[in-house]
Amino acid sequence: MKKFRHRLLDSRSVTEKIQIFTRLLLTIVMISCSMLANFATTNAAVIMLQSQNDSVYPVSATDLLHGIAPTSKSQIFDREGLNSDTSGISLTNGSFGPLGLTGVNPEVSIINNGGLLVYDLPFSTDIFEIATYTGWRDSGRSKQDFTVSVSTDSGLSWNLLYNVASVPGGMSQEVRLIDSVGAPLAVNINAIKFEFPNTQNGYVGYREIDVFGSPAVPEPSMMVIGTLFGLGGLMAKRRMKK
Ligand SMILES: [Ca+2]
Ligand SMILES: [Ca+2]
Repeated sequence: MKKFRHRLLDSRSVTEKIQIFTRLLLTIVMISCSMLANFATTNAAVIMLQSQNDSVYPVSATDLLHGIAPTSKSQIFDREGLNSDTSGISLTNGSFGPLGLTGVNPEVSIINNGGLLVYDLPFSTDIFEIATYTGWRDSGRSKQDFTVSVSTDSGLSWNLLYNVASVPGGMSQEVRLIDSVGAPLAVNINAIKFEFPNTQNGYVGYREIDVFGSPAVPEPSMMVIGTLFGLGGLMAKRRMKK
């Protein structure tokens, strides 16, 4: 089959070869446009799922942020002499910690109004889910309110992904962000930012931030460019052989 194709191409004039090549390029561009259109419409809607409880939530110790400290943070400090975690590392340690509050609370990060957390991801990632958890002694500081933004250029620019405004509930709360059709929430992401401009009653006890995803796959446009380069190289090689 390969030899037949080569003979077919060899038997044609340069003009015919150019016409064949042009038709091939047009076909590839049309297919890529179709793929891009599908790509653009797949992650149409971010859905927020939430639940309130008076219990410990299971959190992930294998998500993308596990063990990662924030590259930037602000307004995370102790309140009420609770001896909470002020480094932010408790948010990515794979543990919810005990229900409620005790004399010492290293599993609680108290995020105050104007709070900020920025994380660099270990590799360019297609993000499929973000889950966040709070826990307090009552329902007075467990309500989750924040914005999450994502970046493809290590934080030089940001795109708002979702504005979380949950409802108040029990001592603990879970918020999950997923896509309505199971597509990635965002692709090719290498940094993620959480901002807390207005928290419930001024500060809230956060327990964990889980981000789930997989290494980014090349976008269709990049695949097309790669294919065009490949075809161009092939044609050039064939001309040189003549
Ligand atoms: Ca985690
Ligand atoms: Ca934790």
